[in-house]
Amino acid sequence: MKDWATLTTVEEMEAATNSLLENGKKVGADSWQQRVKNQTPHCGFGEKGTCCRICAMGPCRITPKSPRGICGCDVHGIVARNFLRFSASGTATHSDHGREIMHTLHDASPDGFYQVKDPEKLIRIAKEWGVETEGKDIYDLAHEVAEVGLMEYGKPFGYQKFMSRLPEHTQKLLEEQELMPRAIDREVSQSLHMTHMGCSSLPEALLQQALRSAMSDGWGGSMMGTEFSDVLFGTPKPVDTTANIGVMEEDMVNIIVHGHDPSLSEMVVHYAQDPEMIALAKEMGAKGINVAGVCCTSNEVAMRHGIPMAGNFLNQENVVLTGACEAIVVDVQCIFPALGPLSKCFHTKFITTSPVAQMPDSEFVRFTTGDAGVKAKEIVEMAVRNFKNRKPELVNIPKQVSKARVGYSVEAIVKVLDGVANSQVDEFGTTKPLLDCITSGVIRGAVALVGCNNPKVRPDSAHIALMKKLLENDIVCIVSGCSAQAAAKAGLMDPVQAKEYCGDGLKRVCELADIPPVLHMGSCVDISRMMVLAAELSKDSGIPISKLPVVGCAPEWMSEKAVSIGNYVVGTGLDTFLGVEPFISGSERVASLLTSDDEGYKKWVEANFTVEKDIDKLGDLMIQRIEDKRAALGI
Ligand code: BF8
Ligand code: SF4
Repeated sequence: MKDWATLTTVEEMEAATNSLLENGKKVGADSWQQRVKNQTPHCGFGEKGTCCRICAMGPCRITPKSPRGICGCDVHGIVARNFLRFSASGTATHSDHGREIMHTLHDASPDGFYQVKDPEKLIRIAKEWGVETEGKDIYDLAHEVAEVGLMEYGKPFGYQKFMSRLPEHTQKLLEEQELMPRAIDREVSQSLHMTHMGCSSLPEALLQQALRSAMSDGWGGSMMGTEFSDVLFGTPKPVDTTANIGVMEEDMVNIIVHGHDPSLSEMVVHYAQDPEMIALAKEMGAKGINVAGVCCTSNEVAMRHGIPMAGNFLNQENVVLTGACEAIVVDVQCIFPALGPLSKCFHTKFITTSPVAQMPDSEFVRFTTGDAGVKAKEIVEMAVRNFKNRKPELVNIPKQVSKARVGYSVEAIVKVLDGVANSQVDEFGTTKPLLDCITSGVIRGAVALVGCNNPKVRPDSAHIALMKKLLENDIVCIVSGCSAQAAAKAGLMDPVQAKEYCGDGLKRVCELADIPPVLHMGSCVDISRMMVLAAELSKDSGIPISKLPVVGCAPEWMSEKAVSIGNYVVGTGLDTFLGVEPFISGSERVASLLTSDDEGYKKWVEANFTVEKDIDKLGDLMIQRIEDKRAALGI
């Protein structure tokens, strides 16, 4: 643990970034900060969602003078089609990650590279899915469950299996509205079909498909990604780690893992501890090997191994700019192609590993479950041997580190709070102690803060400002993805220091349970953990999810995945607040269906979106919504 670990402000982080940009200038490096300037102002049609290019009669752009595309589609159809495609792509992306995990599970074996680390969880899910468990070898069971899970992608009949985890009220509502998600690939495929030239242009139908497909993500692909990562790599438990750029070590080989799928990062972490590799690092003149993470991969390995978190989405160039990064090893999603040319300005090796994410100026080491250990060792060795190519005059590691306690899976949250109230009633435990805190008003409610950074918002400023405001108002924050890293970097996951930001009630709970007020629930696929928590709270209280004083928020979102998340969080019944506008402002009709209290989403799934770019106002609106929900419940 570094002894300067402390709370860090956005201004301090920005100063560190500026010093790294100066480092970059010395070697002629490009930066996202510069590219934002080059790209501004953005195309107005794109921003409003009013450009259609799904057939070659177009592209068609809607203006007052040309209110319809060549086929006659109006602006509402075009905006809704774009919105559905955006969301369905997010569903495809998360769910394909989930599918990879199912294949890894299918390849697991006692003497292979991947084992079953949480057999209890595997057995629990097998029972839930009606798979016979008695007398079966755990690996036979794993393979059988993996096949059942893989069928969730393409089965011809039935809904997603995990939908049965929802309270009856939600299931009934979704069935009535015909919004229950079928096979994942079918929902994605149908989204593309519906948005083909000459299919749907009715906004209602397109938005309902956005919900249906997103639900197959949150309660299908993402949930399998989460649950079976736990089975393979262990269900997260609270663990102490450090966060921010200062986790990189000047006298060690620094390997940065970046992306999403833990199948790769787990192996890199493992081989970085190999005595042979450590000896080689020493031979190269380093003190050892330091692995740190960026983006969701960072969340995955932090929660399971306490691997330090170097930064989030808009920090990915920073790790290279330190001049002390021997290798940045990536799998899929949220990886800047900029890392190719940038790594060439330094000695850094940019190592791509997945056929899904291949990039120019990278070294491609194809990684498969069959040869995972061999490839991971090869990658670690490449990094270690690269240490001697480091240019000491270019090394600049800003001394910014915060302490963070991470790893709050639903199981862990239930356990720590059960520990306080001593009310464990079954194998899984109960959320009743958390409910008691909420109904008594000691905690006013909860906000699930998720999502990315986006240069449209000063990096991390919205995440951090909102968290501080919510804590002050006795609202507990559960966080994931790049929002989680923003919190960790700022010190908001430090159980000792962060409680100073809390109101009296929340502070008391944090002290009693020895938890930070901002609970790290994992990566973006792990937002499915938040959905399970909401469902459990609803079942344990008898209150529909939509009436609980709980909301979702993505203040700095940028990706298609984030829109899929938004749609399934709302589809689950939780009002969701956005700090960046989706590309819908070109259609009042679409905007109304997404945000109105009288029609559209609210009527179909009892929840909707609020979009507010003024972050302070966004916070006020969330607090107001939570208080309104409390008042409606009479608590
Ligand atoms: O899935 S929060 S920038 S890293 S998309 Fe990407 Fe956004 Fe970060 Fe993870 Ni999620
Ligand atoms: Fe234009 Fe219609 Fe083709 Fe879209 S589908 S590009 S609106 S003609």
